[in-house]
Amino acid sequence: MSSWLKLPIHHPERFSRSWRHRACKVNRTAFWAVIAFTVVIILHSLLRHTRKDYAHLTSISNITAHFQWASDASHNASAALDADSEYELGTNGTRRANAVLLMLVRNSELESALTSVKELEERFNTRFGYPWVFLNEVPFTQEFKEQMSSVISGPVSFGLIPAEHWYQPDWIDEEKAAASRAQMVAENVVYGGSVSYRNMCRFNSGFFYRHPLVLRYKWYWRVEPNVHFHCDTDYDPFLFMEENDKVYGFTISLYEWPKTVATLWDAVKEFIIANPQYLAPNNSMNYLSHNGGADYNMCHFWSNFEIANMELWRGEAYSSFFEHLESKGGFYYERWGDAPVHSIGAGLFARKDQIHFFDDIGYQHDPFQHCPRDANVRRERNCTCNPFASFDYNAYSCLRKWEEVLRS
Ligand SMILES: Nc1nc2c(ncn2[C@@H]2O[C@H](COP(=O)(O)OP(=O)(O)OP(=O)(O)O)[C@@H](O)[C@H]2O)c(=O)[nH]1
Ligand SMILES: [Mg+2]
Repeated sequence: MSSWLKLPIHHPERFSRSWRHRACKVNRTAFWAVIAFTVVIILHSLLRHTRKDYAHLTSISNITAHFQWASDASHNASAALDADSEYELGTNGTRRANAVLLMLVRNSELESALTSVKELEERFNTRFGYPWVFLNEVPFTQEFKEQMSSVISGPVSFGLIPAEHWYQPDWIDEEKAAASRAQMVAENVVYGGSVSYRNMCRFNSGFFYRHPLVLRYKWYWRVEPNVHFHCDTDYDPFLFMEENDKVYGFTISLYEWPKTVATLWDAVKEFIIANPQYLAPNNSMNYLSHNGGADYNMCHFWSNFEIANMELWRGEAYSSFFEHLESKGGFYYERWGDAPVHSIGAGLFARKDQIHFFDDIGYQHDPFQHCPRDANVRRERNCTCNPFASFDYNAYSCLRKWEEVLRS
């Protein structure tokens, strides 16, 4: 035992030596704590600057995102931009738009949804870290949320669709709707007998952009299960749209089945006559109609792929247009699709130069695909598609018509 410990407990010498000893011990602990802390900070900063995946994994947005799938109503606060700033930084450190990758999907489609999400992550989103939102009219299963979260690099949220945005409204005459479905089944119309398909088309036409998890965003990229992205997208298509004053982007354009939209154009004409103020100058009427608006030619942009500005749908023109269509009941008495409804909305309420054909995005939703036309683009973007399989100038494609209208 050291000699000073033998001193009486209150002896000033013992007190002062004990105090010095303790202070020295505390100093040493503090010293090593500071050293350890500094080493951790230096290591963390080094990794953040040299390893993109590490920077993303340790970002506050990612950490909070991993707590989200526990709740359907949850969302990533950091994915939302504060009201003052229109942009945030992506995982690549560049400016990022107020945008979301969006998928409406059923629990039963988990495998095919994973295929699409993994491809878009790999081909595009690992560079940018845009948030994903998944919507469903029933709660997502734990398995869906866990598996989906594990393949996504950025924030992810899972939302439940309010019943009134999804199910057939009570004021629809079910007898009339059922008769129409039976008729379509008899005529072999695809999804002619399906009520859930009609719910989906109505939701995509007039409700998805009002969902609480989607409301905070301005731009969306719509993604469906079992689609393929054949090329790298190494630039930000949302910023491209924003900087070039575009509002709607597509990759495939084709003809609709006339039987599904028998009276849609009558409703459109009625709306235009009552509300001519909503028509945009230099609109795309000539893409939609071969005779100046008298008849619908069935051309539309295939809406399973869309990159668009939701302000177009949330604005006065489209909002009252949707209300008008809704009042006709055509989503249930016929089988109005969200593709013709969006195309007519974008075609009439936006200028034609605000609609963008994403030629450089290789995309496939069976049975059709679009492959970039330019061999240099295909090479630079590592495209895996075959340009000869591209739907662009197929007899059922409306792309030639679109190009004519754009040139005129
Ligand atoms: N939650 C949910 N999603 C649905 C439902 N029906 C369709 N969807 C989703 O809505 C989108 C469009 O549905 P699809 O069945 O792909 O319709 P489609 O593209 O016209 O037809 P396919 O050629 O079969 O792909 C997809 O993202 C589906 O996952 C449904 O009843 N519930
Ligand atoms: Mg589909």
